Amino acid sequence: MKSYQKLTTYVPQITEAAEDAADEKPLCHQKLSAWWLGGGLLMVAGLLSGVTVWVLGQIWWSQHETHPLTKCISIPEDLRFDCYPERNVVVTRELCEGRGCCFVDSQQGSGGTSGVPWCFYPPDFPSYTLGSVNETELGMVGFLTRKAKTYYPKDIEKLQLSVEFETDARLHVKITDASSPRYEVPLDVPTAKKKAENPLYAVEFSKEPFGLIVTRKASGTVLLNTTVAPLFYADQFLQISTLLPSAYLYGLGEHQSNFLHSLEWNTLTFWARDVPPTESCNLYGVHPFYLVMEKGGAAHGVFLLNSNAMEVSLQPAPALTWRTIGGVLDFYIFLGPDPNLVVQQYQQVVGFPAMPPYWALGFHLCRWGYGTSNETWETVKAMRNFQIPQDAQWNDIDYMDSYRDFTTDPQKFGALPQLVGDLHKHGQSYVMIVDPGISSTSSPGSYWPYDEGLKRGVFINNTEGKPLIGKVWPGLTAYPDFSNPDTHQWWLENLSRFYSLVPFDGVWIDMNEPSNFMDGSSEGCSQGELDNPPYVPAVLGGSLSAKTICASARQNMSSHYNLHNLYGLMEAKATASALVQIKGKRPFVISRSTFPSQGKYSGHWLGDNRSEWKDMFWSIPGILSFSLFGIPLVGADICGFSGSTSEELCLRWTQLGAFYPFSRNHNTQGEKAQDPTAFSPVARAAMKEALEVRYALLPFLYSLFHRAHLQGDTVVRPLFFEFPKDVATYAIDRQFLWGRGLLVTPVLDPGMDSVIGYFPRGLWYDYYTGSSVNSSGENLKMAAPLDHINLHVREGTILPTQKPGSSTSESRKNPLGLIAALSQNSNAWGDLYWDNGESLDTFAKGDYAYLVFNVTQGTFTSTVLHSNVEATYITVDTLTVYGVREEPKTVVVNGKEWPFTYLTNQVLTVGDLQLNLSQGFYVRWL
Ligand code: MIG
Repeated sequence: MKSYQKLTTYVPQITEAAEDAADEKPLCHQKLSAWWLGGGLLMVAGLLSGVTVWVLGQIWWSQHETHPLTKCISIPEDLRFDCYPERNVVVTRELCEGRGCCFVDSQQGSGGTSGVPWCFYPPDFPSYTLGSVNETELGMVGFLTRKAKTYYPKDIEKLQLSVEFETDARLHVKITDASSPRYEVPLDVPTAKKKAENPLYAVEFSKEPFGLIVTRKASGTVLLNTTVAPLFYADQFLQISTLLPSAYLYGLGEHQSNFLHSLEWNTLTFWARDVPPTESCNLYGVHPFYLVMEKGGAAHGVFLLNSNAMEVSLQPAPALTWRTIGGVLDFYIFLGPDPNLVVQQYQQVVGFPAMPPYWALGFHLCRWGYGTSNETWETVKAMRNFQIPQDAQWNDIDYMDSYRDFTTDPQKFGALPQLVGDLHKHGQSYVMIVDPGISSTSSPGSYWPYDEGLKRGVFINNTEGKPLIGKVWPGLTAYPDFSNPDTHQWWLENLSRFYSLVPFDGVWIDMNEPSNFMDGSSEGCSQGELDNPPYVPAVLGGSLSAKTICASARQNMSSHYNLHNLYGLMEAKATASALVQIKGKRPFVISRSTFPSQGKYSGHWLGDNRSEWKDMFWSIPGILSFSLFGIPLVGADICGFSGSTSEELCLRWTQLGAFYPFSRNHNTQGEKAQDPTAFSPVARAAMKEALEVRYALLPFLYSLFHRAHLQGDTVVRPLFFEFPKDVATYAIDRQFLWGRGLLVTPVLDPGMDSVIGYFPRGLWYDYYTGSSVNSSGENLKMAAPLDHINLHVREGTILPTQKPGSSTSESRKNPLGLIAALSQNSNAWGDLYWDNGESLDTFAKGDYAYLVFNVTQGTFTSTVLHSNVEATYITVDTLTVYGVREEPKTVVVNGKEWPFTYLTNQVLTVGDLQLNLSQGFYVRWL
């Protein structure tokens, strides 16, 4: 039985990761400053890097006067919006005033540690003016004009502002060039047919200078107020700032950070990049979407539909600045008012995630550096030998011949087809990596993918119109242009040809930022405005071409400058569609690079983490963030990718990883094996146990995925989504929920035999024993021996479970169990979605079973709302009810008296039911 220790004075623990973060200097957006540089260096850097900006500044300078100091210092520090976001420039008074901005080198200024900019916009900084506003069918349209030029080239003088009241909870605000079209993200977004009748929002404008104010009608909360800083709309520099109604800001990925973002002068950059997750750096994917919790527990979200390199600067006002270097300003604002609704509304725009095949929810095993197919096979056999659940075995690039896609190493991986056959025989699946880079150096006629790709013109071209050549694992490579429909056909043919040799079940798409071991290409990049834009966001490496291909590269739909962040999305789309055509089943794709709407085509893993405790922690904010992005199928490399894991870390990580929606242990080459069979019998047994708990809960997890697919509910869910009025939940990222009712509290530190977790007000039942704790909304300390991960069931929840098997093909045949955790009023609710786990569109076709479970007044009822043949194969064997306060005298099942057990911790168990899932039933206790 669990013991709970109530903590009266609980001091929030500073995580190891947070401590480290404090020591580490951010790598990606350091600003040069007098404070930072030594004096001599200052002059040199100032002269060198300031020159170009200085020249522009001089032109500007001539038109402006210095701002009186009083006007400048009267602006509170938190409300100073950076007028000089350029890095690698020492911002002097001259440069700053050259831009017509205020220069206040206050002690705590940007030269100091606090991040307050020294150079900021004065209140009367020139911006756009809004002319008359006309009503349209869906809202209104107006024109913005700018008289004074900015210091960036190609200001767009006349803009069109369109505001559409798309739904009661969704507002669409778009600012475009009034006279000529600009690049827009090729995403299928819904359009409204008629104006929302009872919008939750009110929209106001400031005309001179232009500003937009969006208010939540119900509370009067100002959600957006862009009057705080000037609007910029130059060809390659678009900037808009807004006040935020609170500092509770989430989303904005992909970044390694706490789930709750820091607004202490924090800049987040968006430019798909291959780099092991590093704080403050742009990472693999791009998600310009945020969610804010307002005072009182309402939530709203904002999505900037823009795929260019961009940056978001956060400051403690609280305020936020969007800075993008192309496209248009296309905002969707979601009013919730509940955080769950905000995320649903976001997905109504970008698309709901695909329903994964059932096996995808099983345990996956992978590593880089299985020397041979036999070595891979040995691992599978060892897993079977210890009866540790495993659904899929993966191979990394080792399987290829000279790292070339769609080939296998004839010696080392000669037995791959046999291995895959054996996996299939055991009801298991095979997944292999495919990188986008196609080797360009094989002798003509010997490598079909390249020869044929050249012939069909599927590769990305350089500015001279020839395939751009970079370097990845196979050596020199060309990059498929997935914005070209011909490329999809060629990709399909490649995958089909490979499938006829190795009948894989899913595809792992890596390196699709796209990654390049060279900067730009084998010939460098052009010196034009795409490769060298006037403003470069705070990207790692300082250049858009750092470890990727040139921004000037030409793709079918547009320049790589515009399409870079979409590479992983387009590749995933091509891959998922190829899988559907090859197998005629639900596709399984896991992608490293992602963009909004990715969930429609793939899941995601969090990339090259390290075998360190803090990296295990980072995975929680990671999976929570991807839940917000509509990519529920997400996980991190269990036990860590690089570095060397310890048994304790790997055990704790397997316990946590058993609750990643996508659960895969993956390891880099050259490290010792870290699959569950590689450890001591005790650790191995504990890992097996954790995975068996996962497998037991798969019917519940699968049902959550159904709801995600259907309407955009989150699978892994932050606590505050369920308790939006409990501010104590807002910063929690060491715990998470599955759905609304299963709370996971992992151990994230070494040497622990207990763990502290927050329990929102109400009854929480220990998943394993059914013992309950009645929390007043407090931190509780719980026992957490090495073989235990704490799981709690929220009052009022019914969980469908299934006896675990060594793979889902086994477990899916087993009887179900139902766990009902009663609320204080003795009610509970749950549901189950069930189908064959692999066919396409089962819901749309009606080929599924859907059941609703209820407890009221001492009666459990299973109601079949929809049933198919699949459900008739399954029986319900056990009902366990947590929180039955008095021992029943009798239990009746469908009118017949039934044996039961009752434990003093208020757990009622009714077994041997053997009820067919496809038929409704009831169990009553009296
Ligand atoms: O340059 O394929 O993130 O999971 O094992 C490294 C080898 C390429 C990076 C992936 C990692 C994978 C590795 N890949």
